Amino acid sequence: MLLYLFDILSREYSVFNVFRYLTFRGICGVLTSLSICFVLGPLMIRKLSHYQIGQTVRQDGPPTHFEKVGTPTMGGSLILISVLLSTLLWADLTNRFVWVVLFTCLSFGVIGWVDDYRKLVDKNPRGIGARNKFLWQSICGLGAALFLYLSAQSDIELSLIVPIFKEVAVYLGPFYIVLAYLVIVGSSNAVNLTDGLDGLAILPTVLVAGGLGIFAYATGHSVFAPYLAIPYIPGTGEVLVFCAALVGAGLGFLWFNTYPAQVFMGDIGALALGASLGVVAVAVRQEIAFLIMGGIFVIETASVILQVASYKLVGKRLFRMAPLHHHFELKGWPEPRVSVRFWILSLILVLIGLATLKIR
Ligand code: 57M
Repeated sequence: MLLYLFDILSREYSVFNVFRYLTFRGICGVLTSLSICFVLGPLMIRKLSHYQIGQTVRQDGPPTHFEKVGTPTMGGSLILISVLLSTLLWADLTNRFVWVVLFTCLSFGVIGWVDDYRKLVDKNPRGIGARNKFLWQSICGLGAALFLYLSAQSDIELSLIVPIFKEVAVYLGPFYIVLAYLVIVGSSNAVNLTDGLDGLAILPTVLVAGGLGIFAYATGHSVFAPYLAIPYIPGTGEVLVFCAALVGAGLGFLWFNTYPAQVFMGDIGALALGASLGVVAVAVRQEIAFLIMGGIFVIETASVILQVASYKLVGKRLFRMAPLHHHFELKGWPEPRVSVRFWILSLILVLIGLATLKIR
């Protein structure tokens, strides 16, 4: 929004030209969402506690979690408000990528909100139910995928880019919709599964959003894209502002979610954040790099699949409990040790993902 204002002002005062730069608006995006979180965070936690919107904890989980009963949850609303306001303020609102990313973030947030609301306020432990949740995720994921498919302006926008190999791009045609759908819905559920320890999901989300922001900037840059041998897709650079807002909001949320957490994000946060990362990866055509950078989410999801498969096939559990973070907790690792070690792995994976930009 402010872009138009500064555009007009810069005709009179050249100092306002600085706001036209994406990188500068990205920095403003981080600081704005971070500030909103800092200002609204304590207020929101007080309100959630006041209305007793507190977490219920399953009795079959690690015993260390029993004392978390009643921790305010649905704190993801703080993240969504900050990301939304910051993006609306600093991004170019005529950009189609900005709108599809915002749509995905908010629509998955609404699904999570309804689920949380039913569980916590209506006291219905099933929430909206797994099937219903998946149905709505599919509708919203397909909506975003279809929009990107129909608005694509070149074949490269519908191709799978293979990192490391220069100029390897597989044209997907309509299969693009399937891939985009799988990435968005899969990523949403993977982040949701990971969100089971204080700070565990949010910092990797911040790191991956930062990595994808760099990809978005480079992909939308007519000089950097050919220099790095990645496809040039005009307009994707603007997604950097959204990623930056996500980084700021995520750090602001971590302030309150770090061990011992004062608030959990709830499904409203987890589903929205995962879907947002997925749709950004699709928009900037970096699904494979995203798979590497978001490796922590992939490993957590794989641990659940392997655990269920192993139990069904040979009647034995591979892990003490899935997702993987529970396995380490049950081995006796203190919760912060599990989270911090997963963060370190996540940082390494993001760096490897970013390195694919240069190794070509
Ligand atoms: C959500 N939710 C947390 C919080 C958070 C198929 C199966 C693997 C599904 C999985 C599952 O239900 N996952 C989805 C995980 C819950 O956190 C809430 O949920 C939101 C995210 N959706 O924001 O509102 C609990 O996690 C802890 N937590 C923190 N700090 C945080 O910042 O400590 C969350 C955020 C909170 C809190 O204790 O209550 C969750 O874990 O429930 N199911 C499981 O993960 C279960 N695993 C399982 O059944 N494994 C089986 C099979 C199916 C693979 C096995 O290993 O044999 C475990 N989850 C729990 N207890 N809590 C099992 C036992």
